[in-house]
Amino acid sequence: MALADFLASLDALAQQARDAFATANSADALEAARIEFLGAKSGHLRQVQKGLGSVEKSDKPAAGKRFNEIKGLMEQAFETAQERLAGRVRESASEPFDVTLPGQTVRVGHLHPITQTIREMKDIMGRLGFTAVEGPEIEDDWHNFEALNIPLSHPARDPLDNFYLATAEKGCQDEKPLLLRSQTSTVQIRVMEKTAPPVRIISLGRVYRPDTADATHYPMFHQIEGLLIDRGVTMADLKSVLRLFCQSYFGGDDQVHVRFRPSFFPFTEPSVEVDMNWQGGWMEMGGAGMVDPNVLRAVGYDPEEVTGFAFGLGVERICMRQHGITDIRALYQNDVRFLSQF
Ligand code: FA5
Repeated sequence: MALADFLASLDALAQQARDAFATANSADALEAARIEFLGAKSGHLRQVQKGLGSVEKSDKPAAGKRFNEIKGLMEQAFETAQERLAGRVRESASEPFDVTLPGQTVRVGHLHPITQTIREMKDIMGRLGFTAVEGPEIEDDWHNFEALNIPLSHPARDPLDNFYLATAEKGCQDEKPLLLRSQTSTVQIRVMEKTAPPVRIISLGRVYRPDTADATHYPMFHQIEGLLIDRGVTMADLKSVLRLFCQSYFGGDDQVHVRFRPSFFPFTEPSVEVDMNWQGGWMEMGGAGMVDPNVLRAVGYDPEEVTGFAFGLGVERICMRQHGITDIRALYQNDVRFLSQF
């Protein structure tokens, strides 16, 4: 084949390919054009390349050079068309939208009702001069029982009433087993061991008991512990503080009725149980009393010098009464539809 004919067929092909790529109006049409012109097996360019073999030997370098140039131009035209079509997709994505359509509300979480209750309780007791302190949830025998006047023979130590940990802590407390604390009264001891009177603290946290879950019991719950030690503290102070606390939390004296019943706790004498009115009856809110002289002695205080009161209230029950929740289990089922109400 004469060189001029070969070059002419290359130029004509390049023009046809450029037109086909430029007018393709979809990715499928462009791909079809690519196969037609640039297809490796039977594309037009491949066919023209076959003619290269019949060009005069002396013209072959010029013919090959031009062939590569044309091939490059056709590939470039294909890429330009590809970009044009991709740009069209981007354009359609940024088409104007209907500003009157309702927006998608972002769901913002909030604090769990128990956390809210705890914060509010800290706030109220803080205004009454009580400082919040924390204690460990894994306790030893001394702080959970012994120092609280609960001797080895006491039924409160029963394995059926406590979550003892499987391993005894080596070299500690005569290797008596540790346990998940069953009451926040443990913190009273920890504070008094380290602090000289007067003491005025609260402690809020989780406690654990193998109680069967029902409407008012759960195996893990929270208590608020209060402790006031000073000269001349009496039962009247205890009742006043608890009444003030309930008035503030429930929003006035007419919102809640509180009653005190004589009771027994090994670490207080006298002891009371504190109830609040609820659903036409009474619900036990907590226990309280004057700190037993044996407890004061166990932490190195002189019961002739100082007296004090302590109380431990169930946080869940107070939260339930406030919000009209009739089953404690609802607080721990993590149903967002329920929790989002508070
Ligand atoms: C005590 O735990 C004493 N430590 C309270 C105390 C502190 C008395 C200081 C004297 C001085 P009690 O076992 O009654 O007491 O528990 C106190 C409160 O915790 C109960 O009144 C109740 O409101 C709550 N409570 C007890 N068991 C559960 C439970 N399984 N689920 C939810 N709340 C509970």
